[in-house]
Amino acid sequence: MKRFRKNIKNPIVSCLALFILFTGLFCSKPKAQEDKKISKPSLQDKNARMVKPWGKIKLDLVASGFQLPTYLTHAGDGSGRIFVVEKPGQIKIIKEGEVLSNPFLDIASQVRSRESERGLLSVAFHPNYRENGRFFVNYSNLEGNTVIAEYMIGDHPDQANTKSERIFLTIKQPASNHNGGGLEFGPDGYLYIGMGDGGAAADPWGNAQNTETFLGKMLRIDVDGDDPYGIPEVNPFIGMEGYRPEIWAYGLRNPWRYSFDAETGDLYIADVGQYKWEEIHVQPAKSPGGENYGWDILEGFNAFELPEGYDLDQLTMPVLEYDHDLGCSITGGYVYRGKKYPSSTGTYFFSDFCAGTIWGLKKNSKGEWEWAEFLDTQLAVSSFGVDEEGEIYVLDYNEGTVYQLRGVEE
Ligand SMILES: [Ca+2]
Ligand SMILES: [Ca+2]
Repeated sequence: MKRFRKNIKNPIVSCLALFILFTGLFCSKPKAQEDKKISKPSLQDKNARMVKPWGKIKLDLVASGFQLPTYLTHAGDGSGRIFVVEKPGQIKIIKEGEVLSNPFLDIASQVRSRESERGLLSVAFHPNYRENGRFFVNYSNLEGNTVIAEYMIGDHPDQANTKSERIFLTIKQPASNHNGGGLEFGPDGYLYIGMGDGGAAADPWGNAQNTETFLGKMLRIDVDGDDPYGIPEVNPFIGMEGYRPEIWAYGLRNPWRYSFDAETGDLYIADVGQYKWEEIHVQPAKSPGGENYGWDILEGFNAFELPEGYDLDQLTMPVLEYDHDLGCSITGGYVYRGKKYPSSTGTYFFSDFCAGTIWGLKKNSKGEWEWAEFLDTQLAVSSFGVDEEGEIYVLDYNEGTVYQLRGVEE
C-alpha cells in the first residue's frame, strides 16, 4: 500500500494552499506521543485484517464546477436528481447529467464558512419528501455555531423556499473545528445528527464523555414529533438524569460522515482521529443505542486519556483503525447496494481527505472484518454520496468535481 503524500507532501504548502477540512489542527499537530499500546487484552488484534481487494473499481467524472463540495445525496422522490452541497452555502442540482444554473437552496448570507470546517455541511431529505417537501440542513451560523434547520420546497420543484427556515437546534461551538456535519435518516425514520467534540485538540473540555452536552455525540430526533422536534420514546437515555435525551451514542471525536447500509440498516460511523488513529465504528441495526465509542479515553484501539483502572468493557471498539502513515482524516462513505456492479455489493467504501486512497471494508464469510485498498487517487475526498439507485459518488473538494464510483466487472 502506498503511503499518502500529495495533500500533505509539503505540510507548509498544503496548509496554506489547501483547506484542510476536519482535522483542523493538522497544521499544528504536535508530534504524536509514543503509542501507549493496551496490552491487556490486546485490542489491536481485533482490528480488521488488510487483504487483497476483492473487486475492482474506477471513478468516472460526472460533473464539475462546484465550490468546495461537502456532500451529495438524492431526494428519494423518484426524480433522479442529485443534490450537491457547497460549503459556502448553496445546494446545486444535477438533473439528467446537467448542473442547473439556479441553486436549489442559497443561504450563503447566513452561513459562516471562512474557517475550514465551518459552512453548509450537509442536507437530508425527509423520507416522505415527495409528499411533504421537507428537508433538513446542517450549517454554521454567522456566530459559528451549528444549526440544524428545516426548509421546504418552493413553488418550483428545483427551488427551495429560502424563507421557510424552521430551526430545530442551535448548538454552541467552542472552537471552529470538529463541528461534525452529517445528517442521515435511519431506517427507523429518525434523523441522526453527528456532532464533533467541540474542537481544539484532545477534547480539552471533555465533551465526548460528558452526557450532558450534545458535543461528541450521535443524536437521534423525531422530526415528525413535537414542535420543533420530538425525542424517540426508545432513545437509550430518555428519562435518565445526567443525560441529554437526544443522545443515541457518545464518545465520538468528529463523526464527519456516517451512513446506514441500505439493506441491513447497520450504521457505519467514520470518526476522524487526533494525532495518530482514524477509525470506523459499525453499529448493528439491532442495536438499542447508548454505545460509548471511546473518545477521548481511547483513540482507535489505543489509550489516549485512559484513567488508571478504567474498565474497557464499557466501551464499544471500532472494527477498523489505520494510522497516520496512511492518511490523516477519514472520510466515511457508503455500503454499495446499487444494482450495476455486483462485485461491489456489500462493500463499504471510504477514503481519507489527505490521502485520497479509496478502501473497501466488508465482513468475510466467517464474519470477520477485512479491508483492502481499491483505488489510489489524487483526490481530496470530502465526502461520498448516493443516488436513488444506490450508486455511489465521490466528491473532490479542491477541484469541485463529482465522480461516480463504478465497479469494473470481470
Ligand atoms: Ca481530553
Ligand atoms: Ca472510538
